[in-house]
Amino acid sequence: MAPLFSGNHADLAAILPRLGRLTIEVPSWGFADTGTRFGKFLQDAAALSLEDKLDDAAQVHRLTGCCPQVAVHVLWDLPAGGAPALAAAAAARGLRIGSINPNVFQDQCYKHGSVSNEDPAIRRRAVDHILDSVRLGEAVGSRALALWFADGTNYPGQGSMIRRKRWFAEALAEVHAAMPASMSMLVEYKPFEPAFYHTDIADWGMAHALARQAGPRAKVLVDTGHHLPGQNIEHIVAFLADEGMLGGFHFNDRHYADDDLTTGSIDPYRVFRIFVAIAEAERALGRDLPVEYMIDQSHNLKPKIEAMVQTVTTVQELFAKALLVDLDALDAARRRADIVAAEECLKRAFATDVRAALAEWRASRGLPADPLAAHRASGYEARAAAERLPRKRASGGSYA
Ligand code: RM4
Ligand code: MN
Ligand code: MN
Repeated sequence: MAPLFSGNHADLAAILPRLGRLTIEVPSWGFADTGTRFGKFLQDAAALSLEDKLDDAAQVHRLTGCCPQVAVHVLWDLPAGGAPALAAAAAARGLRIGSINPNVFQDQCYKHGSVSNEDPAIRRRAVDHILDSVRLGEAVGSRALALWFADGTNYPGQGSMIRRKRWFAEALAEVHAAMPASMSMLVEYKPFEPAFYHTDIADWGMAHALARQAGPRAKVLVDTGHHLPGQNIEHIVAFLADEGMLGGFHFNDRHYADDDLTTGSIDPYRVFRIFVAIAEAERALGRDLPVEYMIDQSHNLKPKIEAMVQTVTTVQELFAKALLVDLDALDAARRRADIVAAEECLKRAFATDVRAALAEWRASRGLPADPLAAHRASGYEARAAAERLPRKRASGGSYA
C-alpha cells in the first residue's frame, strides 16, 4: 500500500484525494451517558443499549463517510447473543467492529490489580478475560486488541514494581501467543488515574518494552490525553514510528490530564504536529505505517453525536493541513540550519484554511458539506430522545 502521506503536496487540490484514505474509529462508549467521579449528568438522547450505540455510530459514519469502525468495550457492550450478534448488529448498520477493549479494571476482584495482582487466581482470571476477548475479536473480524490496564498502587511500598512488571510481561506474552495472525495487540499507557502513586504501564517506554517482549504484533497505543504536562507527544510518535512500534492512537484533548475533551479543542497545533511526525516517518521509511486512528472520548456535557462529528471533522482538517507541509522545503531548510524557514513550513500549512476544500470534497462524495449542520437539521437527536427516554425511565435509576 502506498504511504498515507506519500509525496510532497503543497496545494490543496493535490491532497484532497488522500483524505479518503483516513478512516477514524469511534468508541461505543462515546455515545453512552458517562460522568466524572463526582456524578453523571444524563442526556435524554444518550445511548442505552449496544444497538443505540451502533445506531449513533452509523449516524456519524453517514455524516462523515470516514468512520466505518466502532471500538467496543467487552463488558459494557457484549450482547447476550455474543460475537455473532455483535458482528451482525454492526453489519446491519453498514459498520464493522474495530478494536476490542477488554475490561479488567471494574470488577471488585481487581481492587489490587488485574494481571499484576499478588493473587495468582486473580491474575489468571484477568488473563482469561483477555483471552476470551481475543476469541471474541477473532469471531467478529477485529484486527486490534486494545489493552489498557488500571493496575498500579497508591502508596510507596504498597507493591513490588519489579514483580508486577514481570507478571505483566508474562500475561502479555500469553495473550500474544493466543492471537490470530490478523490481530495486533495495542498496549496503552497512562501516567496516573486511577492509581495515584505508580501505574504499572505509566509511559511509552514501559509500553514499548512490554510490547517488544510480548511478540512481533504488539505495538504501542498512544492516547493523546495520557501524558504528563509538557510532554512532547510528536517526539514519542516519531520515535515509536521509526522503531516500527507505533500501533495506533486514541485521540482526545486535555488541559490537565485525562480530560477526554474533543480532539483539537485545546491544542489543535499538537494534533497537527503529530500528523506531521507520521508523514515524516512514512517518508523516512518509504512505506505506509499501519496505524489505527481511533477516538477515545466520552463527553459529559456536549451532545454525544455532535461532539463526535466535531472531532472527526477536526481530525480530518488537521490531517489535511499536515498533508500540506512541504516536506522538501522543510528538509532543505533543516540542512542549511534555517530554523525560521523550517518552522514557517509548519506554520504556513497549519494556517491554511482547509474547510472550504473539505466541504467540496465531501459534496463530491455525496456527503453533507457541513456534517454538523446536517446532523442538526436531521432531527436525529430529538427522535433518539423520544425513543430512548421511555426506556430509560422504565429502567429506573436517576431517570425514574
Ligand atoms: C482509560 C483509557 C482506555 C479507556 C478507558 C475507559 O483512561 O483511555 O483507553 O478504555 O479509559
Ligand atoms: Mn484510551
Ligand atoms: Mn483515557
